[in-house]
Amino acid sequence: MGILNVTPDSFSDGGQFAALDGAISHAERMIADGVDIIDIGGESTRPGAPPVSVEQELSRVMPVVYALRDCGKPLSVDTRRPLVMREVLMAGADMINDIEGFRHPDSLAAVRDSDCALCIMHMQGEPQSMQQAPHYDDVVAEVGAFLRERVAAAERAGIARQRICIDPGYGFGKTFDHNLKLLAWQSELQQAVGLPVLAGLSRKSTIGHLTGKPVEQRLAGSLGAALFAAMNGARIIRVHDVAETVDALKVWEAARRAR
Ligand code: 7PJ
Repeated sequence: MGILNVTPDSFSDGGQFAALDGAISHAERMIADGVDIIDIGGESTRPGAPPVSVEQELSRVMPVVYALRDCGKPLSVDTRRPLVMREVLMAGADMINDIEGFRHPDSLAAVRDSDCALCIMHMQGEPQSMQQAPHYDDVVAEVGAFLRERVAAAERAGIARQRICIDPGYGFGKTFDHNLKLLAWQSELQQAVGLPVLAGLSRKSTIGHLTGKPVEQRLAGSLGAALFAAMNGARIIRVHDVAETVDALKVWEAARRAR
């Protein structure tokens, strides 16, 4: 899964057309590099990022969905808002990636009547404050229980299990130790919930913590994390660097299959 941010801070001059142009060429690059799913996000959820209005989010995301709907790759939209979910699904999006795990009271209803895929992610707290004092008694058990509960809620709402993948939510209300423990136990988490895992560690602070590198030098560390995640239950790897990750996964997959 390739990350396509359409937040103004992702593009140097910030203009609407420049942002749309930049997003389309970035998507074309990712397709040429072998991406399987394009994840479009119009809300920055970095720790401490300010919230955006629903109008702003729609004005960022909708033109990109329309421009890419016939690109031949499934489109995922990273959103927490039921209104945005409904609009992008009507426009042809294939997957909704909700960092809140569809906890908004209208979000399951927003996706129920389509046949879209869902990514249910765990987050403790809210993006603006989630890194202030994350706390768990047993992070693996608590994230697992949350994901099981949200999957059950989706099923009660009439959503087939086959549509759902789960995500431990690396970096979302978690310390370095929490993130590392979740990665170490990701296989068990996957088995406890019984659904495919989506893992997003690309360039995150966990990689920075382990390598001592700033965000623009985290490619090699991110590839290490991607391989470890893939070997431990992840079936979708959410990344910035598509070409390099595809190569790394090809090598691992060929070795695995040759056995
Ligand atoms: C994730 C995400 C993630 C899913 C972001 C960043 C922060 N969606 N959206 N999983 N992270 N499902 O990319 O650094 O880990 S935004």
